[in-house]
Amino acid sequence: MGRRVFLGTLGLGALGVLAAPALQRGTEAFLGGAADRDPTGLTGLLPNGGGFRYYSVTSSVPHKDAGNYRLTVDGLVDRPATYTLAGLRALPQTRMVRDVQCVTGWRVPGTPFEGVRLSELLDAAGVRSSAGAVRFTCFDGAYSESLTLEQARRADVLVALRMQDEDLGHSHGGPVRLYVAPMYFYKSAKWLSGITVTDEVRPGYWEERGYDVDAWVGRSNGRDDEPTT
Ligand SMILES: Nc1nc2c(c(=O)[nH]1)N[C@H]1C(S)=C(S)[C@@H](COP(=O)(O)O)O[C@H]1N2
Ligand SMILES: [Mo]
Repeated sequence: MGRRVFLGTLGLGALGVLAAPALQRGTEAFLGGAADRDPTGLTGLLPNGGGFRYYSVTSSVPHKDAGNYRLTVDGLVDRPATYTLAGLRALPQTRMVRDVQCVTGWRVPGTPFEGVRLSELLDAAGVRSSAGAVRFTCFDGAYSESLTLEQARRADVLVALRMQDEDLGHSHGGPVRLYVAPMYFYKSAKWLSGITVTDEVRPGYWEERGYDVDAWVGRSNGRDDEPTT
């Protein structure tokens, strides 16, 4: 599907939140349609036959699994750490069911996410008093995100291992992605590989390209109401 057709499916005119068509570049496939017409099998992950779009700012992303996945926690901490997938699975898991909202307008209501609270990993690392923010990096080699320390410590921010009650698949950022429930989905960095505690917020990939750093759903990116589909 070409870019123009793809944007058309988003109802772009009604939204007025896209700063530029460049925000839609990258590899995207609209995962709609029946599972039996989907050679990738990805639509099997989708609730009620659809809703999610697959986003990546890079054209390919290496696959990682329990054998080679690592998550590092470093920066302004007393105890830097590296977690394997098994190490993350061994920590207390939190499940929450929230609406997923992309800033471009699509929304998937009632999506379960499950994983380790980010606050748990931060506490384990021992955040230093000079710290003010957390930066996230990804094994796609390009994407990044940030939260203030206060945002990062919220109970509804997860290092997610599962989505829709399945282990996170590669297309949705597996084996581990960030899930920032109260913010637009661009905060939820896929293919998470690094958590670095910093002194202040460094704008992430889309934020350097115009989106709000404080991405509260309904309160940022020029919106002042609750989002609609
Ligand atoms: N590493 C990485 N994370 C990312 C993105 C991306 O391109 N790369 N896109 C973001 C955006 S804009 C959205 S809407 C969601 C899409 O998640 P999905 O592909 O699981 O639907 O991932 C977010 N996290
Ligand atoms: Mo998005």
